Amino acid sequence: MTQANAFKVFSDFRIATCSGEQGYELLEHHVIGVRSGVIEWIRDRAELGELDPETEIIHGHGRLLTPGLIDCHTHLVYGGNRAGEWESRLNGASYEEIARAGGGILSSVRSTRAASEDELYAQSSRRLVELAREGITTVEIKSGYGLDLDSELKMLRVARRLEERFGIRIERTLLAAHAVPPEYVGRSDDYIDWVCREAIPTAVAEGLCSAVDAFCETIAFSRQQTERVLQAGIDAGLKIKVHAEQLSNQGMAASAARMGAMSVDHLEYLSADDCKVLAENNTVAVLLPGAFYCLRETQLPPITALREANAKIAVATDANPGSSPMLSLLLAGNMACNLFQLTPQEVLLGMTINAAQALGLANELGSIAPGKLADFAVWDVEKPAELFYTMGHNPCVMRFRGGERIDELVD
Ligand code: DI6
Ligand code: FE
Repeated sequence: MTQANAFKVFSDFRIATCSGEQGYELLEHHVIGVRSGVIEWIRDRAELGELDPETEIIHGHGRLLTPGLIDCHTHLVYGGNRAGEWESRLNGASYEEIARAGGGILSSVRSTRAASEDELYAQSSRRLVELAREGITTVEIKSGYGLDLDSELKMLRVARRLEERFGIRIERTLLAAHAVPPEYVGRSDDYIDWVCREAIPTAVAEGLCSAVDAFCETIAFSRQQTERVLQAGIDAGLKIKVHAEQLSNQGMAASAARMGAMSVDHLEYLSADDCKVLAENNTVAVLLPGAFYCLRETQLPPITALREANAKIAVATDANPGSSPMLSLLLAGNMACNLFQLTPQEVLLGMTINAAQALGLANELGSIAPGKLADFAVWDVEKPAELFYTMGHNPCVMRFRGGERIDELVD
């Protein structure tokens, strides 16, 4: 029996199960039995009984244990940076103006195309290591700065290599419909044809992605074009998600929800009526306060309407070189509280069970329950709220994926 298959016990933790319905659901002095990387049982320490003396025990000393955090929306793999563009924006240029002048996403496309796979891997691995330190065990990474076949596949291969090296679970999403590349200026429908006929089938054939995403916006793709991409993804067996209502209301979130999207992301301009459509279709609303903050957006996402509709909410970094150069999920949580008035409990559920649902992984991940994978974060805090209370502080002391410690791989 290998180490990974051994039975082990996580003893004396305060557990926030994050099962969803009862909020944090805090269990004091509990013990978790893990076999072959899967949670077998959760018991009160007082009811534990005798353990086989050979059993490996991880002692919590009463520390807080949560599901490993999930950053369910990132663009972590890219070449270069856009600090110069950020400076221009602070000198008065708008995000849209920069994008229309060939900067913005297209500037990152130039640096990403120019980088070799090894260079891209080296740059991206530094970012992943920083991000993951804060209790993260799963990250979604999108392509979308290649916009041609070689470069899109290169980005996805880099994401796959990151998973192999660092032990973090990485969900790969094809975002070829992120912007119209220079070769297709004025021919966005032709580009969408190419995404549907070439990019999606090739990425699927090479086993490089499990989901497809698209950016529906006046500066990107229309609702019709986005729907074509999502339908091609469905036809190829992919899960679907979408960047919607970030800078304007295109009605895309509701349309994607009706098509079966796992999540719709950004949503500052989402209407109250469309919040109900998300809830009816069990589509998660992914909020990205880093982009809201960096773009100095003033339109808040419709939090009250999302709550009233009983829609599931997740929170992610949107880590990317333009609208959210951010490598801290805990800071995104702090921003979600202070800017969007989410509660710390909503934020923690939004980085665990609801983030798992946003990736279509809620059967395996996102809460502490028998049958789920033993992905854990252990924290040196008294209360879950402390995770998001202090800005620029990382209280994570241990991370486990499938019951195995992964801190050593990352630090
Ligand atoms: N919305 C975003 O916030 C990112 N992509 C998107 O569709 C921004 C990407 C970038 O500016 O590089
Ligand atoms: Fe994004």
